[in-house]
Amino acid sequence: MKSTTRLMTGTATAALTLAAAMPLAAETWDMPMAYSATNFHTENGVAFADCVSKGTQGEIEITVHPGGSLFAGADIKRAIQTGQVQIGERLLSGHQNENPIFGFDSVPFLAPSFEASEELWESAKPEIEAALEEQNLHLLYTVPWPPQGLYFKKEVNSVADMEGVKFRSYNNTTARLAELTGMAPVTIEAAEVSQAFATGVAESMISSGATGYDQKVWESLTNFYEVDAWLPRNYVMVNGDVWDNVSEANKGIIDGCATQATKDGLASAEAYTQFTYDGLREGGMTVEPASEQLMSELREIGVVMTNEWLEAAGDAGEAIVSDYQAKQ
Ligand code: PCA
Repeated sequence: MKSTTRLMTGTATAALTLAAAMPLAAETWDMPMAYSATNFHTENGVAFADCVSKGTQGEIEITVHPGGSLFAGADIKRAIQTGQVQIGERLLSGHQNENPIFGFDSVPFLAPSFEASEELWESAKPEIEAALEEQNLHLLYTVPWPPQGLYFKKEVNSVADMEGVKFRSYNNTTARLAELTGMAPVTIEAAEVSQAFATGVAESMISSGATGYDQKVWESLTNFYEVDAWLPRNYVMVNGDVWDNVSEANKGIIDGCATQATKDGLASAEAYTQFTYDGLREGGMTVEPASEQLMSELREIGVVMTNEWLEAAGDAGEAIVSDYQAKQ
């Protein structure tokens, strides 16, 4: 080592001295997100990325890729797990086929308000974090979508009115709901729904006011029924090996940014609910609570789906639900 140093040219020595004086080499993390750039989850993700870049003084720079531009929603989780990207956001209920407990946040009428959904999340957190760790994923933060309601291009007052309708689904739960209501499910990413409605590939969906608003669905659809069926959640996760290599100091900074994003994201989801109902109305849609008949028929279907989920999710599912119900 000594002799090598002695052999170095003046320029090389100067470069080495400069490198030693600089902060740690900057790392860039790519963060795919599935929803449009103007969606509140995406805006929150961008604020989180800025917080990390500033907090770590540029040692970790996060680049957000919205609208499924880097990976489509369904591929984001795998991309993080396998290290194709360092970090990303995914609707975990889209992966119930890997582990049924990922569907805890999409069980019909189990936790149909923001308050209840936060309590349900607290009950599920240990199980979900552990299931993610097993898949080489470290959870940073999670934010709910606003309550889910039904979109149609006609008036619908009962389950019978839904017969044969082409229904856009986004996870197993939504596909199952379509089956049980006599509709025909087709899986379509949120980023693609306006096109699907415009071309007639789909003519209905269950989603938040937020997604209908983001996708300007009033161009094709006419009715939104408030059902408050569930509040599914998006999860921002980092690759486990990448996380293990982050310094303790930077882990603290990232956790601080994640705590902020948790709070801000929830507040935006709450505020966005009414804002987007108003926006759908301005677009020309009728926005109203579902009829009593439709609600009671949907609740019956909800009981069937809850039992199916509990059976699939086994002891872990049972543990989540009983911990949550003890708080009610
Ligand atoms: N929007 C997303 C998931 C839930 C929601 O409100 C979607 O429709 O894909």
